[in-house]
Amino acid sequence: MISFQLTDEQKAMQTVAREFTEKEIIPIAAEYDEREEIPWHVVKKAHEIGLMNMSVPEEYGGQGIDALTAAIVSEEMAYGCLGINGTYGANELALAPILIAATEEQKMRFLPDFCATPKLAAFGLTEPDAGSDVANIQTTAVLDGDHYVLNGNKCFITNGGVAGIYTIFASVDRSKGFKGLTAFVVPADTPGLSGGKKEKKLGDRASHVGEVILQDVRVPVENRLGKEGDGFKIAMQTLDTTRPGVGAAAVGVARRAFEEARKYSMQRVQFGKPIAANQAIQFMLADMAMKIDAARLLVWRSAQYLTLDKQVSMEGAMAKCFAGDVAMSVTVDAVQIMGGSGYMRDYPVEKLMRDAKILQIYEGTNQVQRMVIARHILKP
Ligand code: COS
Repeated sequence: MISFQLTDEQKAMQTVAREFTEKEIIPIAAEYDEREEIPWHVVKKAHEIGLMNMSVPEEYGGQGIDALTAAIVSEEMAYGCLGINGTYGANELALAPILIAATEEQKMRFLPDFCATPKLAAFGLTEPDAGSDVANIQTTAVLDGDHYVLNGNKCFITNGGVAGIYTIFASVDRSKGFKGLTAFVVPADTPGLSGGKKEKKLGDRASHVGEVILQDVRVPVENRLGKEGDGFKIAMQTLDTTRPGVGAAAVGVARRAFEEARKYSMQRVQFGKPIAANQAIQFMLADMAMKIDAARLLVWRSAQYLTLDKQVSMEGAMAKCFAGDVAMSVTVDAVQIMGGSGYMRDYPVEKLMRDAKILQIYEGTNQVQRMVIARHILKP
């Protein structure tokens, strides 16, 4: 039986996240967008009240929150600011390979210590020549005694350069293609690992995205996740688990834009009546509301599948893709409804529109999501 009712616990978490967003995120979101900086004090507070490292089980120092509840929380926080939500949301992405592939000993070695303080993590997959084409990773990992020596450059890495811990994907044998990819946990203070250029972005500016340079980085064999060659599948399984959360953030961005446009349309008077009295505006708002609800249902379904440990590749891709496209179209329409005011920085919708674009790009472009969906629906 399908129930659209949240449990008491889910409602309580939603309230905590909503209040946190209203009090801590919304008042400073525009300022940190302008400054293009992480609000570290917000990261600290999110950690204090248990809104970071949500997917990490309690026995490893995290919050142990199920995927559906985490999606509900992400929607609320992205409603306030996508960049701020993404800053600590990147921890879920970067720590997922450890949750998926680490041994018990590795989990105990890496997670409790990391989760104890408000630190950020980074997922080191993307490279200049390996974006959608993950198998083309050029970073190499060469075994030398009881260490691997990593060399290469990662780009567009959220928290790259400011993280305390990295999950890095490198090839132990480039001739093997995806079968050579191997995953490693690399603490930030490992000699040879450094942050490179910090990117200047269209939107999502309160998050730090930068290069990660690996120069003769010696990583002990015991920091390898799984076996040599397991890296590609670990990366894919990771993205399967995190795409519902990206969809949830997209719903938050879209909902905020919708609410701003709705409020404005009922207050703004032209030709002697609020613009919301015009059917042209009503139909736009109706479409926005409909798309947001549909996106949330796809997100909740995929998150619930994750919670139930069901295969979620296709459902996660659908949720991420649909919700990302909805966030883009709804924010564009919100700017349109608000006209000149919508275009100005005095109102939040221009930022929402700039922020929304990345939702169609990161954690797999929406074209890649359609590839994943197509491969599933065309399986013999
Ligand atoms: N879970 C487990 N295994 C998976 C998998 C998944 N979700 N997806 C693929 N695999 C396996 C395949 O089964 C195949 O293994 P076998 O040959 O043993 O069967 C192997 O991985 C290779 O898969 P495939 O041939 O589909 O790989 P492709 O190189 O064609 O890549 C896409 C597939 C494009 C879907 C993948 O590279 C991708 O998701 N790219 C986007 C990456 C991304 O999101 N980047 C953003 C950076 S993180 S912000």
